[in-house]
Amino acid sequence: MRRLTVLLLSSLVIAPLRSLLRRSARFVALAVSLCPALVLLFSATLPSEASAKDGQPNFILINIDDLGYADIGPFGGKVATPQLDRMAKEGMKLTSHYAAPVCSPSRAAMMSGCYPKRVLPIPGVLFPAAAVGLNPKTTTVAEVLRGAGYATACVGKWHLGDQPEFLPTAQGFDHYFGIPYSNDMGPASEGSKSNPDKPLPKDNNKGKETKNGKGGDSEPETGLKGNAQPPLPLVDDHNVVERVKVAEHHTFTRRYTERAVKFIRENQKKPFFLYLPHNAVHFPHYPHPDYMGKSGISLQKDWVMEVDWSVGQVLDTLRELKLDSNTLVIFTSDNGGPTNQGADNTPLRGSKGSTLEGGMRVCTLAWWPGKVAAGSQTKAITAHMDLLPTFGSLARCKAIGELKLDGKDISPVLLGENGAAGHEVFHYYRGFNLEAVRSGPWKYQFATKQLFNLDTDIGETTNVAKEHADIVAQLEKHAESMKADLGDKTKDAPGVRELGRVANPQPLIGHDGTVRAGFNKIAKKLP
Ligand SMILES: [Ca+2]
Repeated sequence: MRRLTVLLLSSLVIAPLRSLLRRSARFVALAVSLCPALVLLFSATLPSEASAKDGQPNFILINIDDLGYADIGPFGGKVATPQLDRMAKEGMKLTSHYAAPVCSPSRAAMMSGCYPKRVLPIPGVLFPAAAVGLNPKTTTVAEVLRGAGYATACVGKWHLGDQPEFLPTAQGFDHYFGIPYSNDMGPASEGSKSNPDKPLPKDNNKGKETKNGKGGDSEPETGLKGNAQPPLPLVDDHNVVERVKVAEHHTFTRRYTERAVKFIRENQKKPFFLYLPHNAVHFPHYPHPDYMGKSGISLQKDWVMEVDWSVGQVLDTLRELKLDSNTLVIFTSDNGGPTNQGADNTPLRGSKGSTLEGGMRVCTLAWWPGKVAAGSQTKAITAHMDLLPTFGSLARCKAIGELKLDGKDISPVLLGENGAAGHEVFHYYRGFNLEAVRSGPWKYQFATKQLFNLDTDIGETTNVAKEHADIVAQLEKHAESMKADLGDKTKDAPGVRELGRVANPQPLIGHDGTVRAGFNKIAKKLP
């Protein structure tokens, strides 16, 4: 009878809807809106499938800002990170996991399941009051999971647009708490441009009246730079609740952690997705006063220690609530560490902002006791764009099959299934430029015409292009087919989608402290 009901529903409702959707230019958005409908249909007929909580694991994605490959214990770090050491011991190390060279594109890949250039074609990162952001039409991992019945929250740094149309609450998250971009994108006199052990610089007021697109911003749409940057806003759902100055800078890791733990407790009885992108450990380095000086090395390393504490709080909460066997936790970084600011990418060459391994390969851990083998490790090529299809697949959300994605479901890799594999080919984009390509151990850099075997030469030191002309030709062929899709050196390419764009973008807090209308229910002005 049940089977009959499902068959009937499938032929009477789902199949015609599917064909209708295929004809529709907006089928992607609709496919996602269909997701809750599917869940409802199945829960009405097959309670054992849709309401079974262990059929829908929770997901926690901890994303650290600018963390170096070797900044944490499991990847050879110099400071004590006992919580991350334990996480690695109980889970899996992903040693060939790729982000993007800088923040915004990296987060676009995480949220969309695509190469960043496909969904967020900008040359670098977004700045305050940017006119552009991740297009609200993009189906995000939060929308996929919310469609499958998940409670969703984003706690921390967003960096995919600070206009109301682009904020997490418009992109699939039930709740948002955090600074919508980097911690260095505020006034110098309020602590955003210097570490707390240095005297506070004065603002250069010349830029204060700078409008969007003036004041030296090479890409006018991407927002306000330097002295034109307004006060840093702390956003709580649809309100600006604080103007971030020195004292507040020190508190974020702790407060994000508290908010994350609260969300887990409040949602322990339903499936949830918590995205926890810390502002730590991006310059300026503001550990909590309890952690200042703790590493004996640098403020950056002190802050890494506080991040470790934070991870422990999250994992301990899961253990206490007995959610550990039903929660997949991913810990990662949004790009390689900036070595000029104390990050350590050993043994990788290069730094944040580049397509060398040190710019894009990030220390990554997966933890799911009983599912992800304890103490395991993979060198399969994986990337941030794999998170959406992986979470969607584990949540059994059928609608992801309708999405055009670059990422792949890497749950077989995480679960240690026989024959599981990562990407056969990975493309290294920096902004609009395709700078390198990797297949298996081989990485080819186009500008330098250098070929490296990353299995034997992870530090990209020895060019072996001459010895392996056939491999170079093969990699160039892969790149040509990518260029036909996402292009090179320009944003115009067949596979590049439209940026989200608003007219007349406004900062969330003006230079005089006035809070933007629509975000001022808690405070009209924050002096
Ligand atoms: Ca970053």
